[in-house]
Amino acid sequence: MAKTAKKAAKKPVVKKAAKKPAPKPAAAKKKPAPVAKKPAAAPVAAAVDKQRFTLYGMLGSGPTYTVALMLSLSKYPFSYIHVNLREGQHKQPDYLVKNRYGQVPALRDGQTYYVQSAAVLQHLADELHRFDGKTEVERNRIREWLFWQWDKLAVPVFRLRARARGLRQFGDEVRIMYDTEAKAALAMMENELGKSEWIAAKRPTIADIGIYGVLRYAAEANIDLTPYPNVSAWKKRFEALPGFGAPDQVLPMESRLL
Ligand SMILES: N[C@@H](CCC(=O)N[C@@H](CS)C(=O)NCC(=O)O)C(=O)O
Repeated sequence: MAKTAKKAAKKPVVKKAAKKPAPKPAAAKKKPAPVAKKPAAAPVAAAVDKQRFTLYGMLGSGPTYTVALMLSLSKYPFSYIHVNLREGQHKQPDYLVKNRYGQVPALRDGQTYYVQSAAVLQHLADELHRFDGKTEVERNRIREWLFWQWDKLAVPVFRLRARARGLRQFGDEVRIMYDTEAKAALAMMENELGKSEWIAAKRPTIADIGIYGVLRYAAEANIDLTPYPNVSAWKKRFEALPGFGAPDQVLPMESRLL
């Protein structure tokens, strides 16, 4: 017994040292980690669960459209609950538990509610493996654009649109300020889109979806895109993506449960 134990104790030391292929799995594990933490983008969501998502929103809402667009481009069905902003449903306690900010949209994914459209886009990209960056650098660039969009682009465009629709009142001085801000943001995009077909990567990502969800409404905000040929060409490219739809094509007028 003692001999066998001695032999057994010796063997693994000598043999393992000789058998070099053993540490291979560890080396193999190391390789993919820095390149991409996530599995390669699946062309279509793997298992579609019709009951998984419910979008709470309103047809005229740009941020609601953005989330519906992401689901439509990802070919993922969703239930939809219309939130009546005119009646103040978004400020009622039963809605505030879904969206603490008292705004639309909110997205229910299983038992959890996700809010702030840019954060919802990010969640969906993570979950569905669609329209995300492939590397950490790309994912960071996408986040940059999504923050920039809400900082510099969405505010002036949505304020001008609200004014044009009679939902906000402000004088010419403020109108000119927002107009100037929107044009500065568009000039910046024009320059960037002269270097790349898509905003944050070599393929469309949630940065394009978020920004399209604002620029869709440029005309309603009395902003002319013709002086920005790169932006106009990008908009056309985006509209040719499979699964793309206008707001009334991806958002129902009324609630619908799947
Ligand atoms: N940053 C928010 C903006 C959402 C937003 O402004 N929603 C508007 C409708 S388009 C809203 O709910 N307005 C009512 C309010 O703010 O009280 C998002 O991206 O979700």
